[in-house]
Amino acid sequence: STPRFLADYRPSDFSINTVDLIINLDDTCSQVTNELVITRETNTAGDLELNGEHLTLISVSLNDQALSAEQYLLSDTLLTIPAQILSQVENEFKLVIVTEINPLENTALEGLFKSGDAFCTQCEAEGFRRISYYLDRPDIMATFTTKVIGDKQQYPFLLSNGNKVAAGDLANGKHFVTWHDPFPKPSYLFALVAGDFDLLEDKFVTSSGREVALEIFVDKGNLHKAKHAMVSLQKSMAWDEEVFGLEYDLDIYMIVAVDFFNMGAMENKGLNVFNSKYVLADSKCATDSDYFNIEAVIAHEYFHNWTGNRVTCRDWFQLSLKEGLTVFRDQQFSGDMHSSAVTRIQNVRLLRSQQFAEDAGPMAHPIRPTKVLEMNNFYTLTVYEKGSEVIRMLHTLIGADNFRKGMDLYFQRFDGMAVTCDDFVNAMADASGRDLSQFKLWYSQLGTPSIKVAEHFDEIKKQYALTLTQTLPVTSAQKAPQAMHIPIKLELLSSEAGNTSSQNHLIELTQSEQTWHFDGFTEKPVLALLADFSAPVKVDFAQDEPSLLTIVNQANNSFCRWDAGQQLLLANIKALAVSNSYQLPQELIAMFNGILASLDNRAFIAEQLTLPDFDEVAGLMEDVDPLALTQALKDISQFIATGVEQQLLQTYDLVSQDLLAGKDMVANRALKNACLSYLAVLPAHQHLLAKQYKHADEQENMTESLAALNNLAENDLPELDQVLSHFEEKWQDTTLVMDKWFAINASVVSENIFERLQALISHPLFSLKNPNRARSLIGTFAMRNPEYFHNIEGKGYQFLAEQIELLNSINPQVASRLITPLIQFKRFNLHHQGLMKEQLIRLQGLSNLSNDLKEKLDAALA
Ligand code: BAL
Ligand code: ZN
Repeated sequence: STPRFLADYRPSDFSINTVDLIINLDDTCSQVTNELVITRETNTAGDLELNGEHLTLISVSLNDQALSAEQYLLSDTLLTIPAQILSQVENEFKLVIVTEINPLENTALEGLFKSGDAFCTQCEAEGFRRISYYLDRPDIMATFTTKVIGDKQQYPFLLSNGNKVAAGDLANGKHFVTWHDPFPKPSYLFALVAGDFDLLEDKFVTSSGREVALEIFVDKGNLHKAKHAMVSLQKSMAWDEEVFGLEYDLDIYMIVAVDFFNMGAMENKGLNVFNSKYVLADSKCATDSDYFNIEAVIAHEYFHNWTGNRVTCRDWFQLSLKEGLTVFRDQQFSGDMHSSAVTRIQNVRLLRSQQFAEDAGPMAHPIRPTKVLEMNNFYTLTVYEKGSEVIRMLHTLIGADNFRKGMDLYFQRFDGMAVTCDDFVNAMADASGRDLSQFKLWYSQLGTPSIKVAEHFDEIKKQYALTLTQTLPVTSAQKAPQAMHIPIKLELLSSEAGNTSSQNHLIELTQSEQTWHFDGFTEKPVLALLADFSAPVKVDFAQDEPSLLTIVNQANNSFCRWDAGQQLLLANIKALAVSNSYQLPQELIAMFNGILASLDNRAFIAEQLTLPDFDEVAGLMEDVDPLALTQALKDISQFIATGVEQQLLQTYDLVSQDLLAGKDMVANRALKNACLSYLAVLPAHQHLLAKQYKHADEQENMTESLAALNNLAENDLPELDQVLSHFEEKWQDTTLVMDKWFAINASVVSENIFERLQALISHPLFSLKNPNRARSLIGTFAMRNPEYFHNIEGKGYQFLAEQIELLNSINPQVASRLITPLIQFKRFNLHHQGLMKEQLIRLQGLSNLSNDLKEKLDAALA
């Protein structure tokens, strides 16, 4: 197939008014009867081209007249009803299409498939065409009625979107349920689930007093693990009413948790389908971050009901319209539910470590891409996370009140419609009275802007001058980037007679280079740039150590305090990675001493103690020697651990006491485990790991167990295999916990990792057909074990490529996600580049290469 371009968008000549589906479920031969009422929108309409893939066509009829095979055209991807045939009917006509599909052999998990014993669907982006022939594009919005038929005993629950309108028994032990969704929707929001589940029921009364039934369906025996998800859903519903005035619209909201799922979750109207990883939790088997993530994903999918479902995307190039905005909303929600400072830090870590790498790699694209071969490749950190940063910048520029007015105007204008990113920004511009035309460049330009800082203090005028220069990468797709509109929040710190004072400013960088003057200082202030990380940019500023330490100790903005510490660490890790004779400065130890001296905000301190990861540092360097970098990360850990050994030990003991007393559990565990990761590199304290594991195992606390295990694996300590066996035996029947077990195994930093990986691939519980399992083992190795992924002989690359080759035939979407670290080869030195390219070239030559992989391989090897 060939790529599609944003510039080629045309509205369809046809619209679909209603869809009446009858789906008769069967493992290998499900039959779909699809009755469409279609309107021809123009007299000059051409052929009606309906998308369809992996379908067996049984019959087509037009206004109840069967069409013969000569009256339509059929290809692997299209069913075409020629204009000449349609010229014989009125502008509104009825088409009935009967197809058969094989859910059991659908290992790509798009369309209708089996997840364990249950049937389920995934239609975003273009999966509905694997269920029936259709105008499978988001600007075609229709009213769906769905009758689901299945075996009553095997599938007591037959679910689809909207409200249940009929149900009954049928012959041969079958039954049916009919669902009607009153809200017109694009096909990507269609869903069907059939299975035998435990059902957790609750309710929510909306602000206008309507009662909504909340139902969460989980595998039998897991009912108690759905409680956290239910509470999270109720909190999300209340938050969206309070912050955005948005109320839920149907009488029922259903969530189904399944084990086989490509994505985290899916916001189908009234019937969310979730990866069980983002629903199931109890304190025995889930970590604190699992709890956090479940709440965030439940919120994200719920928030889509307005930002995505009520107002949807005109075309898939506009994906960030709903995803960037909905990520922004879920991040704000998480910040409100927990610490906004820590939430912000974690979002920025992900952005800097992973999204910046994507923006600098061969698949770099603007948040609104212009060219797509496989849409599934564009559910990216750029569209989601950078997309959210773009919304956040709007929020910063126009302020929270105007942002809310803009949201209100957006819904007033576009409810029930399929619209563009420009439509959204225009609503914000009109509501705030601001000119956002230059701001729109964030949607069309790719790459991470770099901001160079120059400062000058005029001793006579007592005036501080700040000059910022912005640059964007020049690529073959972006030859002459234009200056962007960048909101920069900053703090200027000064101390006089021992008293610190600070000025806060929001400045708007709109030109390539701009200078601002600030008065009111007696001496040169210290600049803390990018308060709250006000823009997704890299800062090119070699700020000296004393200034960074001043910010760590004195800035009001907590993000700046954290970031200055990270900048100091980054500079030192880079220096070590380039020269192994580099001497780390004692000031680092002083900084850590300072951080550990007060234990006020423990979750924040845990973030301050945590080093930047391999990818974040690599993104700031050129011709990276990956093995020198992993060594540098080990060396700095060792240096810090040795330098503040006693303080770490005291803190570890103190928070352990507080945990026993039941105080502030999540924050104390975060700090305890941050300390543990340093103590774990000191032989004198390594006994703490097995001890913590044993204690946590008795207390049945997964956060503490897993931290101990991770550190045993990272330091390849003698107790590791015994503890891993114990863990395996205990959890062998708990799927999500076994995913953690596979992940820890894949992260073992040891020479024998390749034998270990081979053994794991043959483990009875391993299967490439289960995306969570594949990601746990292969993804963790490739993304979280840089020392052995970048093995000097290329064994790590070879292992990954072999698994990707297998996955290419099983599940192209998962294969395509996992190839990320290989296509980013240009950041490394020539030796590693050569070995990585060798594997990519081999994969490119596969005879049955999926579009998903082809698009990435062609871009990487271009
Ligand atoms: N729409 C795909 C899953 C999500 O972003 O919620
Ligand atoms: Zn989403």
